[in-house]
Amino acid sequence: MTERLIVVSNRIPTKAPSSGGLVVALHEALAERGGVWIGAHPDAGDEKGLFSIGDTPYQRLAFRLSEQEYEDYYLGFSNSVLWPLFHRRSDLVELRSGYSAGYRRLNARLAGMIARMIEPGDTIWVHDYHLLPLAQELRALGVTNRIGFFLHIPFPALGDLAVLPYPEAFAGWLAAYTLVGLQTQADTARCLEMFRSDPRAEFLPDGAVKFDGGVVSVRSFPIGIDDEGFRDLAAREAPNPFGKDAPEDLIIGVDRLDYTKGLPNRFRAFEAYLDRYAAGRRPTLLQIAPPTREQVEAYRQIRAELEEISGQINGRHAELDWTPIRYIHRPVGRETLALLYRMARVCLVTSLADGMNLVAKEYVAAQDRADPGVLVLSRFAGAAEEMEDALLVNPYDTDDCARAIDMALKMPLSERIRRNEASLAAVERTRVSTWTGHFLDVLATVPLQPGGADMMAREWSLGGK
Ligand code: ADQ
Repeated sequence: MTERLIVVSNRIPTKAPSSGGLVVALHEALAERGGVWIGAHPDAGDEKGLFSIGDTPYQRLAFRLSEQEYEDYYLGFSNSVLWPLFHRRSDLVELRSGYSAGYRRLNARLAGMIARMIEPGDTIWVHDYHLLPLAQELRALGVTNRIGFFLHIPFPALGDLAVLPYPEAFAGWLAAYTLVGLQTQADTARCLEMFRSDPRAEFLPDGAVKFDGGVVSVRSFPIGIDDEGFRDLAAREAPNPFGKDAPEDLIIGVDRLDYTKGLPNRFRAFEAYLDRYAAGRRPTLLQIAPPTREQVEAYRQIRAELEEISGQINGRHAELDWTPIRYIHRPVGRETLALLYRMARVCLVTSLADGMNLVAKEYVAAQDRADPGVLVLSRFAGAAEEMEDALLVNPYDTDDCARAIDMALKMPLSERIRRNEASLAAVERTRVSTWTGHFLDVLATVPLQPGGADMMAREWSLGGK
């Protein structure tokens, strides 16, 4: 019997990765154990089956989304319903006809393709909110293997789940997994609260949840980075990315351009800092934020809003030889990013909601331990649960953030070193290579009692009108 690892994610990396992070950690786990990575690829294969791509020590199988699937499953239900809802932005949820059915159809189609190639000893690891119902679909096809799920984004509050088109189906989606992994203890508490409030769920003495004949365990697995790789990148001898024109007090923000990252609040807080606290200083906020998901209206709006705010602030404060906000729309390579982190006196992470936020961990890892910068971190990023020695802020409170910038720029060396060391310890505890091993160890040992296929099929059809 083979014991392959089958990783399933919405997107499959186009080529074998060359630098750190989650993709590398999964790549290494697959190379070590042998296995298969399955995910959507825009150019590979056709819309009917799995298509083998690339040359890696394990198999990579891609499927292609049809235009309709891209519209309904990806842009629609995943990114216009689940993403805003899970990030406490129900006001941005767009419930269009076809989204929910398209999401379920794609998951069912994918399950059909996976069920045909699965073998008895295989362990399946599903990633993220695009594929929540995948295990339930696999169970309905008779797959009894261990199936783990990791949610990279926050677990929603119980009240918010009512916004889903078929809210009663959600618990059944999760219960079909053997193990559900979440970023933080707070996420885990919310997930367990959902099961506790559901009369179909029964809690077992070991904390696992019995639901419709199956048993699911729910645990937190805070994700991390390849901190050693990042430190080496940051510490290497390299030309200054700014050339001769290096800013005096560099403050950095690095995000995908997303309304969850609190960028307008960040810019307003920086403005408040300039207005109230800056006296005599001329700091530069370097914001790197390449646009994503531009076909979704909410993303077009945030882009326009930020351009307006940064224009206003620069218009009010800029001088011939000083631009307070430098706003870059392009992604920056990891090598340059590491150097910029190390140069920056302050890093601003002001997410309104965030599963973890790896930028916070990268910034800490990139610092010179003898003269580190200061991380200003939103209380609403998952990273805040472990990194209590960052300057924690309420991103909705402009003055709180402005004061934190002031404090960070004036912080004595001894305090900067103490805070950085404490945050670094948290970063090292969650190193991504350890993280994959830990998740897979727990998945291999938690109780396994998948529900009967009939039950699963009934549950699915109840929610699948
Ligand atoms: P993201 O929302 O993409 O991830 P985050 O964790 O901050 O958020 O970033 C992921 C990676 O992208 C980091 O390695 C970062 O360096 C890189 N990145 C981000 N912006 C960039 C830019 N402008 N230029 C270059 N690189 C950039 C989701 C969840 C997070 C969770 C991760 C991992 O939303 O909460 O931490 O998954 O689980």
